[in-house]
Amino acid sequence: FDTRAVPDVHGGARARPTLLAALIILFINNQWQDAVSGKTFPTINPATGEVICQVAEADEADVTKAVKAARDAFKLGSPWRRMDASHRGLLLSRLADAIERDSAYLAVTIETTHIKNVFLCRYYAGWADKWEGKTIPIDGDFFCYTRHEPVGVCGQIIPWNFPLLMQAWKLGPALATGNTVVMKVAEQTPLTALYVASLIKEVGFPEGVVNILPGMGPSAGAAIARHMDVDKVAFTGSTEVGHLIQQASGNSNLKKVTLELGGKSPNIILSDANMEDAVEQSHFALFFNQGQCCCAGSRTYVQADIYNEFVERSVERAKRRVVGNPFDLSTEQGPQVDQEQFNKILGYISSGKREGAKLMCGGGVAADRGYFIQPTVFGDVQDDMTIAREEIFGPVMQILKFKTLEEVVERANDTKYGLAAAVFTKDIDKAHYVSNGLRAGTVWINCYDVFGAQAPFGGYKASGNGRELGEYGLDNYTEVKTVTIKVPQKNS
Ligand SMILES: *[C@@H]1O[C@H](CO)[C@@H](O)[C@H](O)[C@H]1NC(C)=O
Ligand SMILES: CC(=O)N[C@H]1CO[C@H](CO)[C@@H](O)[C@@H]1O
Repeated sequence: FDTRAVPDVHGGARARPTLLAALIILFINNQWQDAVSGKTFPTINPATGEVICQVAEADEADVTKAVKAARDAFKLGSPWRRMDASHRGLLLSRLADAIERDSAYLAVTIETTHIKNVFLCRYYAGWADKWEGKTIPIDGDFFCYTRHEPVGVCGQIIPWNFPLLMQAWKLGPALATGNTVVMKVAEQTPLTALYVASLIKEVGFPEGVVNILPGMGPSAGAAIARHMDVDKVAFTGSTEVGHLIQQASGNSNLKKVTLELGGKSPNIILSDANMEDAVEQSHFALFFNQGQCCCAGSRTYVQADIYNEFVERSVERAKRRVVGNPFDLSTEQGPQVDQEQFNKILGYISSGKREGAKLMCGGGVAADRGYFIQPTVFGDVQDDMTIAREEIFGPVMQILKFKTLEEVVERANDTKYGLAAAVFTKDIDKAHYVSNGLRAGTVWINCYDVFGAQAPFGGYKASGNGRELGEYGLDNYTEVKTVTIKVPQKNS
């Protein structure tokens, strides 16, 4: 679509943007701008390897412009700072309406039809005027209360695996609480986020409140992370980059940092589980979104007495998985996001074979063009194999065998990560034992990948810090100010 041609009309016939333009540009201060350097990069259709269009490439100079716009929008007395909280909520809810209106269009510019971000925007719209401080009975003749104030200019760096959803996870709580935003979207998936930018302008957010920059991590991302006038960074992506973001904060202005990072999540199947359900859910846990989920159930631990049957059925299921054109409704699995991920996944498959895991199905390339990989299952995986320790981010399932509950909790926890976990069993005592023992931010029992806008998500250990979604998600976009007033005489 030509973002310069997207009209700012309300109601009436709205020209449908078309994907004709050769160039997609940056969104700063409610205006479409070229990159200061004039640089562009191509965005590629992963199903064919062909270029969709050119996208302006933001770097440090553009980050500086966007941060300035966000800082100005955050100035005391600005339209955004003076806006009623209820009105902030209204804008978010209008944004949800606009996204819903254009959902058919948005769905064809991405690989997923999950337009759940609409619910997220509505959920946080509701919080805008309900995020209350307290009055506090301190000792002495004083009146003491707290105010929940926005943190300020928030840098938000989002990944490519769920571009639209991740944008809503980040914007919802930040805007509900009154912050301004400089968002860097992933270079692999810049289109939908920039389309949403046009809706942000359309529904009436004041200029500078949301600024959106496509660009590369080492240039634009790093510039946000070390910027002296950014008050907070929220990053979703790899643990490796999470370390860099944390360091950049330490080396600059100690901006607040929240991180949602990698995982190697254990999915534990006890022998009393409903077999059919456990097989189907475990398949979904790993293969959903081409395996490109930070919380993928990528270590499937199966109790010894049902191990053989489980492996056999999982292999059958993986062989039935329909790989193909992501726009075809019968397709279950589309291409991986890009050449780099494609190569990386094939490398992990080789390492699995080399280190002695048993390749049960798949293991190769699934089409002669595009980045398609066969649904792959490894059996007899051992805890110390590379495929059992590192995040693969692809359609490659690892099945491991265990005997006792104590043993599996110990082994499941033996990882630097702690994002998610699951257990399948009909025994509530065993379910509690396992879910209490696991060091992970989310534990699913007899289900997988169940998310709610209302429930927090985030990691233990190297899977990150801070929680997103739900009421908890507001905390890290809020500064708590304690105001204490001397009064003539306090009464209880
Ligand atoms: C807020 O962020 C800090 C880390 O920056 C984290 O320790 C804390 O748990 C977070 N709080 C919530 C509720 O997410
Ligand atoms: C590495 C790790 O965190 N291991 C722990 C996992 O949880 C079990 C049970 O709570 C502990 O015994 C392990 O030390």
